[in-house]
Amino acid sequence: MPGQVRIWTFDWVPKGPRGYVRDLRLRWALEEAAIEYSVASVPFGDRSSDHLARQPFAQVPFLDDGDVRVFESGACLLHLAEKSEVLMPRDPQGKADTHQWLFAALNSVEMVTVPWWYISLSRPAENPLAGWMKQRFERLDEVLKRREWLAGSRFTVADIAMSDVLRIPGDRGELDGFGAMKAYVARGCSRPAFQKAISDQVAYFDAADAARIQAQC
Ligand SMILES: N[C@@H](CCC(=O)N[C@@H](CS)C(=O)NCC(=O)O)C(=O)O
Repeated sequence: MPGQVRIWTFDWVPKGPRGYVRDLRLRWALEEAAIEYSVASVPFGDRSSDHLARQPFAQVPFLDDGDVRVFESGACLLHLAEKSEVLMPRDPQGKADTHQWLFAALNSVEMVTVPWWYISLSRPAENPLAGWMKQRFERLDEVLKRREWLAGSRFTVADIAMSDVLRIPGDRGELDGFGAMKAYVARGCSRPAFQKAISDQVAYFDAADAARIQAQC
């Protein structure tokens, strides 16, 4: 029986982003905490007013938890972290550390890596954001040389956010000079909860392909 948590993603995405769509962060957290959940979708093609009512930028993910509705992957992760101590310590410093590193992942690292990635898709001779991203990575690598996880000496939602943010540059070889970060992402991605989350996401979009083909027959 699915629990009361429902995460929302697109009904289909092109092959390229599969395994990277941010509902993965929510799936990963829910798997870590062994919280039951279901997955529902909004159309990728037709971003209707119903979708905009849930996510004002017509993006995913968003979630329902009973009557509570949340959008933004970071806000969803914090909401889930309040449900399970597995995702965030309860002592004030451990909680503050989790919050600060979650925001650092999204607001200090992803805010550089995503524009860097978009620019790199057009294969410029030089990416103007490469130096800025390298500076962030140098600093984060120093931190990760001294600890296994970012907050509270244990795995938290901050690590879900940070490792997921780092996967895109990592998969493009950008962490090759940053051994501590590379090992950190590998550590996160080897967790059974991540493995289950990513294989479920890929299967979800594969099933969407099959449904589309069926509908065309
Ligand atoms: N800051 C948002 C970003 C959400 C986002 O970029 N979602 C992507 C999928 S991973 C999306 O919906 N892309 C379609 C679009 O932007 O139109 C979050 O973390 O939830």
